[in-house]
Amino acid sequence: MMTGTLTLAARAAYILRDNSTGLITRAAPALYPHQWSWDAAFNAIGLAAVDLPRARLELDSLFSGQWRNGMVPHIVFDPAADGYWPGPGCWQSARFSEEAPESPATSGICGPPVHAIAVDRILAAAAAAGGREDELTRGWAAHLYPKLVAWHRFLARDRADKATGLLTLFHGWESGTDNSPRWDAPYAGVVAGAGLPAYVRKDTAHVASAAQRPTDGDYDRYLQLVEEARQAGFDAGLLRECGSFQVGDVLFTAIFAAACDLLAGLAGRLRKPDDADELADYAAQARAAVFCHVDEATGLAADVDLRTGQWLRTETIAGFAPLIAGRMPGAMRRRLIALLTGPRWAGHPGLRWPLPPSTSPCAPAFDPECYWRGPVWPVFTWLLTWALRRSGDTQAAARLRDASLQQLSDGTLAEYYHPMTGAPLGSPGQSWTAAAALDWLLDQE
Ligand code: 9WN
Repeated sequence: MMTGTLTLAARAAYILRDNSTGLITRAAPALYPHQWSWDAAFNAIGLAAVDLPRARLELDSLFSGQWRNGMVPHIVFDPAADGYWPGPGCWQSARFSEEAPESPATSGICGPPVHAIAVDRILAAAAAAGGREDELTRGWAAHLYPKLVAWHRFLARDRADKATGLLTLFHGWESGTDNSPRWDAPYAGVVAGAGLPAYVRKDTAHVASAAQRPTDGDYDRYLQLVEEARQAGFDAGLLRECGSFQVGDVLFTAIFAAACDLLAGLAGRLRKPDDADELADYAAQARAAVFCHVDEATGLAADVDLRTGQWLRTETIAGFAPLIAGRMPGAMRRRLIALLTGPRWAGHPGLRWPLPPSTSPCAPAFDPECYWRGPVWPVFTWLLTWALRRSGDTQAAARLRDASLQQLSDGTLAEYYHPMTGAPLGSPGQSWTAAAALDWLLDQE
């Protein structure tokens, strides 16, 4: 291992320790001082490389916020933290839904279901460590297992759209790619009502330039959707009737397919054959829905605006969803990998490093500085490397990992990066970026 590599690993481990409250890992030191659902899963993956007890604790504390209906909320709030808006006082989830726990306070929507992927990685790290840690971790996974199954059942029951098979989201935040241009058309139909309470944004105070964050108009619509969700008691049935934002998300559905595969494997090992069959069924249905939404013209998967039936064809990173779902037909896989490495994506000649930006530099909506509209998100690169390795495309995965480690070599471990200049953007010391670096650097496979 080179010294630079060791230094980066130490820096990443330091960031994860520094962002810890002792119970949870804050998603970022100042910008996001709470626990986010998919961040927690990625953080647990990074922690598994250095501290298995903390990796387990990370998911335990997240699932302490699980709702009675199985939903894992997109934020579990730290009561001691301040400085993030909208906080628990805005959501008031337990007041508006009997499904929500009184404590800890949580948001009322969910996030991408990457948790079973994390459990799989943690189990693999524990198996490599062997001995008592392995035994403890297997016992822990058996204990967490029913909660994971309840989460997956919630998604299959409440969120699978009957017409498309895609999982339905009622807020762009549920996708984790908040202001991505993939949602521009559905957001155009969200009208911020006159009765919207006044609010003060806190996020822009924590970044170098407000241009790196969503606009005030975006935030009005985000808050409008929170208001609608509260009025519907966060109930999917009611939101399907009246929600002004309803999308079928190919990336979320693909993650669900892959996570169901892994959870079915765990069910098998725990001798729960009925669960294993049920989960394999969810995986097959989700995967088929993703593959059915690949647009012949672009080769990318397209989300669907469920209110209009319109396919959303903007070239964003979510279009690579079939690679994440896995087990795609050979021709689809070859085309997607050629696209990913080609001039519309990681092979674009203007890029600082050959890494796929969140939106193609060739798309009219591309904005290299603004959040999910162009910057490179290292955690997303990690997800792609994980998927490529799973499908046997180890060389493509290694090239992305190496380029990403170059990108991270200045030690900022930022939330996202300018694709052309390589400048770090958003929050420095972002936990999941540190976690991705650790997993890549200390990977034993
Ligand atoms: C809203 C924490 C989260 C990530 C999301 C990312 C961003 C929140 C925000 O930060 O979203 O949930 O306030 O912008 O878009 O993917 O989970 O890191």
